Amino acid sequence: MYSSAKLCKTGIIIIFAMIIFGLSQLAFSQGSYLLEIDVDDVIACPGQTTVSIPIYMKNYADTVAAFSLWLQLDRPDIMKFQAGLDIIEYEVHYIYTEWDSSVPPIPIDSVVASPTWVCIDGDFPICVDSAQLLGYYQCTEFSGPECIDSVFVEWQEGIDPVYIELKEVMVGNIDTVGTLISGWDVSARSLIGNGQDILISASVKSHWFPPGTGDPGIGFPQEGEIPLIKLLADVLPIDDTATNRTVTIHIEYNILDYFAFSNELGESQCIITEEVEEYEYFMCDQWLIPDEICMYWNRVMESECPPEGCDSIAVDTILHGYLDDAPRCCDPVTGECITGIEESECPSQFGGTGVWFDGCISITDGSLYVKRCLCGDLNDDGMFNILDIIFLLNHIYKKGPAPEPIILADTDGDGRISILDIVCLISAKYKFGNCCDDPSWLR
Ligand SMILES: [Ca+2]
Ligand SMILES: [Ca+2]
Repeated sequence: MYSSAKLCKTGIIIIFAMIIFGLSQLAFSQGSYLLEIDVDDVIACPGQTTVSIPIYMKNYADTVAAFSLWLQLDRPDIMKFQAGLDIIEYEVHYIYTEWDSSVPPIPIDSVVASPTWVCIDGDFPICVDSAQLLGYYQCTEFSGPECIDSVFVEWQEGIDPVYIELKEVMVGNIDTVGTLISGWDVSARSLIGNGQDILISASVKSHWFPPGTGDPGIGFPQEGEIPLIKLLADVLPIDDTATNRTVTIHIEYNILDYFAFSNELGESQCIITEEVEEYEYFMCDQWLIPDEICMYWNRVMESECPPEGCDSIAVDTILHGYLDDAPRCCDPVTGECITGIEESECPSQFGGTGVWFDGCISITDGSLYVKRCLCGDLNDDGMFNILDIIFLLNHIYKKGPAPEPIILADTDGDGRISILDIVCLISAKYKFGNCCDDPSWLR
């Protein structure tokens, strides 16, 4: 219904715009990659709630001051991320479409304004630049009931109204206590809305200090001892007869809108962006005035255009981003790196101190395995006997190994591991006590 090809659009990679002043640590040590993201593999019991799944980060060449991570599960029948519905406020923009004849005129009708790509530079039918504007298309000419020409009307601040409406979203529950991002601005959402995914967005923005005095984020090097963040998940009550008991916790990095690690200057690490031209081809299904005004545009493949060319072509420059996985040699002091050389040439670089890295980034998915948890079987030999009581004594008093998962040691289910759990185990074994009845995750 529009008279010209206002159909081009610009794809823009969302990159964190962070500006934090501060000093980078000028220390450095060797790793396989400059930035490594690793979701831990954990073991849990059937029905266990609030299982903590740490994500670790190693960072050898730059500060991390913001990140975005989207994780998804491949098995809805095994676990879900902790998430719950919450109400958030958001703005709805209306645009007045009709006014009465009084002075000053009073608006009598409106429509919801929506963001629309509008061609802002171009020689019809080729659009060379476009922008996303808030507004709507108003019909300016009718042929009977059909609109044959229209014009874009922009939403105007102070004239057109804004209403606050409430929206229900699935907010994820995560744990930042004792992590690298304790005190950061962090949000977590389930985009799909069922707890099978979680999008974490975090930035150090709240720690905004004057230049030279501030906290620049997570300095380097980070060796990955402290978790970057801890996901919280609930395990479903898996039957003991179930055979495949592992769920993959997958980091989505092909959609770069949801994957970014930025330094304090807002520069995405290990992502290369380049400008590429993108073409969209259109054929007119029905001309109102031949080669001038089209009633119905139809987007087609280039190959579907006739030999003399398409009726309209939209050209746009988009930013295309991809992960940088090239091997490189780096300066241990500044973090500066060079690519395109052999590993054997690296040590002689940077005044003889060059350090070799296999690539810029390594991303490792995690997993959660649901074992068959038997009450009291702390040493995991399939039986509950005196050896398990000795195992727990050793763990509590002699720094012996912990059972896996460690929650098995909390036999009385009070949330702590103490002498009471030993008492509970002895009672269950020799006095027919009710140990293990409370913890729902034990069988
Ligand atoms: Ca045992
Ligand atoms: Ca306990």
